[in-house]
Amino acid sequence: MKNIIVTGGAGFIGSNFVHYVVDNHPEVHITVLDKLTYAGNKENLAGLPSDRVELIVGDIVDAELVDRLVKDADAVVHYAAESHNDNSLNDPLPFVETNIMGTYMLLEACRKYDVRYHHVSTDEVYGDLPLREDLPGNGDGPGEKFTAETSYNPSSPYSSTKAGSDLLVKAWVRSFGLKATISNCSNNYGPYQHIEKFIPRQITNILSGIQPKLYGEGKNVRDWIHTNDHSSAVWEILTKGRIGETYLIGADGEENNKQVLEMILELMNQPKDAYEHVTDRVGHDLRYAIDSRKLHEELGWTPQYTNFHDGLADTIKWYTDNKDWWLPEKEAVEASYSKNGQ
Ligand code: NAD
Ligand code: TDX
Repeated sequence: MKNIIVTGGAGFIGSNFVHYVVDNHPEVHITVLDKLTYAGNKENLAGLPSDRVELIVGDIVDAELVDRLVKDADAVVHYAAESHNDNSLNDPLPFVETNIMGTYMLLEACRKYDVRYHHVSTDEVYGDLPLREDLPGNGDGPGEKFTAETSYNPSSPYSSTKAGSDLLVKAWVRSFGLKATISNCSNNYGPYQHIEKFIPRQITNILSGIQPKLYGEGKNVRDWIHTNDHSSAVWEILTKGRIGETYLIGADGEENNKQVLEMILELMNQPKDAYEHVTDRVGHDLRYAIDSRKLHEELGWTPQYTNFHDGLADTIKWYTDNKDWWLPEKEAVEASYSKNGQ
């Protein structure tokens, strides 16, 4: 696998994957296809060798461009998406266009040229789970975490468009013999994450003298994984995964939002209660939790960044050291949230 296309490679998780491949697989050339929406940033790829990484600024919905690029590729790793639930509640159209139509264009080009395709998706396609305390097996019993057999039941415009894109992939495998795999990962954290998202929003609030904002009571649980562990898992699936299979990626990182916020406050030397409760997200998913045994057992993958407290400390340091990266966006992001009482 010498030439790969990484869509969305200037966004948070895509750019971390590009860094991961450059650092670990010297034989691979990467073409990043990215529209550079508000969430994409060329700076995420700064310093990478130009003979290894090429950025093409363009839209995955542009059929002619996609056809031209895919023709010469060995594989497509598809990260590009509209990715933020809150934005999808305000304006779903770009989610339908990019997540559904964009995926369709890539699938058609990969089918035409018989190119290997990996589809990066989310655990949110499965909807949500009850809290651990409300389950007979305390959250670890059969059916109490997501597996590849869990039925799709997405809640938001974002997650429903990701679910729709996953289903397109499954249909292209069965109907047209596309050489594809799918991964559904839990919540990522780490460097280069847009400050609209929970963890970087709270870190940059504290650095800006703004009170952190917790939706509702903060009981909602997310299953956190460091983005570098997501990258290594995607690489294993791309190179060793069975065609047509779905792999769930997670690192047993369940925490509720209140616990995460208190950890950030403690690491940043703030009082534990120095935050405010704001209007809850409509349709807010309660709990996500991944059973990733298939990935461990079939492909031998294991996460490396399993100490969430240390990973959070490193992430806080990154945002503290890279104010120029996020400061120009901060005022507009907060103004947009405040319109919704958040
Ligand atoms: P992001 O919003 O940070 O980045 C998305 C990137 O896609 C940006 O660089 C943007 O410019 C680009 N893009 C958007 N529309 C495009 C288009 N039409 N054509 C070309 N490029 C376009 O998102 P992220 O958090 O890095 O998520 C990346 C992928 O991983 C998404 O598919 C998302 O669903 C999935 N995922 C995210 C998480 C998470 O915790 N953030 C977890 C599981 C799966
Ligand atoms: O200010 C906030 N306060 C707050 O309490 C924000 C922005 C969020 N929250 C809550 C909502 C969620 O329960 O924090 C949790 C995490 O929120 P987000 O960072 O918006 O992530 P989430 O909605 O869980 O989705 C993320 O993980 C799955 C990514 O954005 C998706 O792209 C991915 O598919």
